[in-house]
Amino acid sequence: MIQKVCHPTLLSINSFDNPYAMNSKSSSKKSASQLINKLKSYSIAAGAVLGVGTQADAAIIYTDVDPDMTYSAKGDMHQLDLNNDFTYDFTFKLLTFSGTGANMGMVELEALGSNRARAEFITIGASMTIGPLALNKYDPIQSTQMFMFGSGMKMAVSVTGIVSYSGGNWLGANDKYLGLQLVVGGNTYYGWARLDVAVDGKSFTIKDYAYENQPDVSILAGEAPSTDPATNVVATDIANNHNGSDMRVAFDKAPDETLVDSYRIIVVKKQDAASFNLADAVAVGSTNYLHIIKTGFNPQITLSPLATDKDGDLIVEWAPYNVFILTIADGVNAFTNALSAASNEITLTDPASIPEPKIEDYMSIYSFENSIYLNLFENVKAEGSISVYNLDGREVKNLALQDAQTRINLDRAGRNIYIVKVDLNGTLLTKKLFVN
Ligand SMILES: [Ca+2]
Ligand SMILES: [Ca+2]
Ligand SMILES: [Ca+2]
Repeated sequence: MIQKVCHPTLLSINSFDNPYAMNSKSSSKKSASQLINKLKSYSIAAGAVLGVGTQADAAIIYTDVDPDMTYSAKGDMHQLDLNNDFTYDFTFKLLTFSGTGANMGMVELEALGSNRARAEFITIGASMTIGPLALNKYDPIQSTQMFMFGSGMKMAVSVTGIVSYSGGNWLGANDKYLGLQLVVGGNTYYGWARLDVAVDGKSFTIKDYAYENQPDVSILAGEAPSTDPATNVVATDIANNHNGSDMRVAFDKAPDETLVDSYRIIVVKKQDAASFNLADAVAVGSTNYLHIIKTGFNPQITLSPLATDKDGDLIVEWAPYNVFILTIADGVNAFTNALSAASNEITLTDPASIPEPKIEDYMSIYSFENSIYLNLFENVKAEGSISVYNLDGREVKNLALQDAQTRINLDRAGRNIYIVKVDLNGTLLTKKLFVN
């Protein structure tokens, strides 16, 4: 594969060995920007020809730096072996200086061999240099982008003292990602490394890294192997206890449970199910899901009488739900959780107890000033009677339901709370209302 990259020697890059050097030298900004444009157009053209590799047989190889490693001593270095083949691929260097009148913190990246990093031209102080990009999680890293290399790419620079300047995309970065291009045996691979850099440039932390093991296949920043979702989630009404213990949930386990730590059964109100996603599932509080250990078998679980939905509301009869299974990654072989598809819609019922009819199912009812208004829905027949009681239980009004719209004036009864009872041709409906 031929891919042209920018080498820092093409430009006049100032030395950072002396923090004052940047201000004393001038850079040729015009020629540099012309070169940038040239490189950009070349990079786009090259990407169009090369394309992005296929996803077939692609696998992400993830390495956790455990514990995270923080470097804060002058001259500290971290050597990164992205593909763990005992050949270092990138070096991070910490260069600090503390003295009278000058104080410097700097983190540099060196791309070893033919390797490169996602980078851009940046200006620090008065000098143009190469600054590796600080990517956000899930930013794409792929062949169509510009990758650069050099022995002293500036991630972060902070100089204070007689002169002060600072720059670099990584100054104060927290959980940002380097986009990496690894060249091994003539093949090009894409990867990332996650780091923090202190706001004064005097320390950095490396946390984890990963690469895609198929050449030319793109990767997303922070992308790591995922568990598989549970499948075939089925919820059933198995009893009439009038609570969560009426619900049984069965599902097919993730195919490869070596990637799995555990499962969570999450009950979601039907109206929230369509938009319920992985991020929502991960955010559900620990008292609002049921934790299930892996057993090697397909689980079949009866919920507890005190089981709640994801919002913490007790599971009740006559309300539609969907059930989801969140597969939790084990954190060793897989790092991303997975959410199942929604189960069947389940409404717990009890043939022996029909739910209380609700007045709002038949009409709109409200008070305005000193009156109560009832507006029957179109398909509801105006047959029955209305009684209004005060809180002492005394009936203050009683009238026959004759029209689709009824106004009850409570002028003399006064400002208070009233109970409205509607006998809608045998169906008893009640509503508590405040009347001015
Ligand atoms: Ca290597
Ligand atoms: Ca780590
Ligand atoms: Ca039932």
